Amino acid sequence: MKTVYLLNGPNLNLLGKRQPEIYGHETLADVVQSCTTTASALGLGLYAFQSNHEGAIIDKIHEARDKAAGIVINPGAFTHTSVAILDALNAFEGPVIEVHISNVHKRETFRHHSYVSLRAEGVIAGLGTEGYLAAVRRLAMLLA
Ligand code: CA2
Repeated sequence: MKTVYLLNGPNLNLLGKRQPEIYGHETLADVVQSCTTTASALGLGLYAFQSNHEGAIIDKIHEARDKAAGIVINPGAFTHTSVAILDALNAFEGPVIEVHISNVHKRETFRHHSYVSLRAEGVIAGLGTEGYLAAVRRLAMLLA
């Protein structure tokens, strides 16, 4: 069975606990559960990881080179700053879908640029936590 990695960056451990007007009421555990169910229905395994540390996310992307067929990633604020995460994703061979819960293009201009988008097959923004499910479905299509 192919496995997809669901990676979340800094502060996303607070999902559902703060700023629900921007990020909604679902917790990260809720998101992981619904993505696991969706992946399973599509014949995929799912491994989820969240970290507030850039290097830990990079290590997980390296691990994914051997263990994952595809990656769904919400890099959080590292989206807008991290050439290192882009470089790590460029060393991963499978499809990558970038997810943002909020519509970053409706927010501050510093959120409009993403290093990760230079690598991603697809970018989802502003669909709330449903965006993660859309990303898992898209990966299933790309991996079929
Ligand atoms: O919209 C997104 O998913 C973001 O990736 C979220 C990042 C932000 O820096 C990006 O520009 C867009 C921030 C994640 C913070 O998550 C929180 C969740 C709940 C409460 C507080 C923060």
